[in-house]
Amino acid sequence: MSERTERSEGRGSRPGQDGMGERTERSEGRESRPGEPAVGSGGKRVVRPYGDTTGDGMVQVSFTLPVPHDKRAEGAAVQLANRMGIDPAMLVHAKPMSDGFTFFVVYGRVNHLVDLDRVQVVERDFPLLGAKEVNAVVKQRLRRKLSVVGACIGTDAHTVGIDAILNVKGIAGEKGLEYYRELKVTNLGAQVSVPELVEAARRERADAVLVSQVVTQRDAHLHNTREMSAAFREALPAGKRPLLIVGGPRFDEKMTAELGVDRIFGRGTTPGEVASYLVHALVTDRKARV
Ligand code: B12
Repeated sequence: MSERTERSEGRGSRPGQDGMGERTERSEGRESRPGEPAVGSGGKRVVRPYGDTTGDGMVQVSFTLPVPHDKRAEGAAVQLANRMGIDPAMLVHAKPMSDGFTFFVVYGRVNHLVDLDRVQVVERDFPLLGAKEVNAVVKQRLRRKLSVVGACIGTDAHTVGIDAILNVKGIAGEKGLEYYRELKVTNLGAQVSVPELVEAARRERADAVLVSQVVTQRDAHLHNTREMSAAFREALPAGKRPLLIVGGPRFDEKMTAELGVDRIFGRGTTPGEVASYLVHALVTDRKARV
């Protein structure tokens, strides 16, 4: 906490604004070393953003307002930042985008703390296997190739992500699922309709269906995913349904139950993680699915 312990109740901070559902709190206890969270008196591990000095609470945000660029527009950007809890807020960049729109970058201080022990994320709960291990487990225990069908559904044409997972060329030096001898990959590409996907999954006797959704405008990724999972549920009885996996950079990995899928993969996913999950879910640890 900014080298010294400090009460974090500056201007703009109201109860419930600290992301912890309670008033921002005094972070007493031992001082933090750079790069290390402070441990409060209750043993809590808390952090604040780092800008110029450790724990100074400085953040940078960018946004566009539907107003032409003038002094009033700049004032509006600062006011918005203040209302977001950034106080003081400094306007560091303003650029007209097109008629009637201005893009802003604001730098300033927030008073909120993050309690690391209350952060909720989906951790990897299966072992990471190499390609040889994946092939060996599938061959020995499934005794046939594991069939995977992948696609970008709806109007989404962003195939780079699903290709990174499926195509042999892979991503970041890691080969995609096509490289795995015991996996049979059918990549349907872009803008596949849900009925086409269900049909292909039946035809290929898919063990797993991998869907990519990159466009999130008007929550298209959520609507499309719900539509897809409902269609599989309607078309196939539980037990016959393939594992449903969805991925893309802006998914919340915690939304599996809400979207009716078995697993969600986000930014920076590697083919190895996906192959390891397939083996875990379909071969070594088969469990009832949603
Ligand atoms: C390349 C690109 C395009 C290319 C796509 C080419 C192609 N064949 O894919 C083209 C030029 C066609 C394009 C078009 C459009 N695009 Co575009 N595009 C991008 C861009 C620059 C990069 C996306 C990308 O390739 N990332 C690299 C891959 C490797 O990352 P990834 O997709 O996140 O995938 C990883 C993980 O998410 C995960 N993953 C992804 N899918 C899956 C699936 C499974 C099953 C699993 C396990 C994992 C997984 O694993 C991958 C590897 O780690 C982004 C901006 C950006 N920097 O991200 C905009 C972006 C996605 N595009 C955008 C938009 C708006 C469009 C258009 C609507 C623009 C227009 N007005 O025409 C059109 C829509 C076309 C359509 N019908 O879909 C917006 C989306 C905004 C939003 N909120 O939805 C972005 C964010 C740009 C922006 N900031 O405005 N685009």
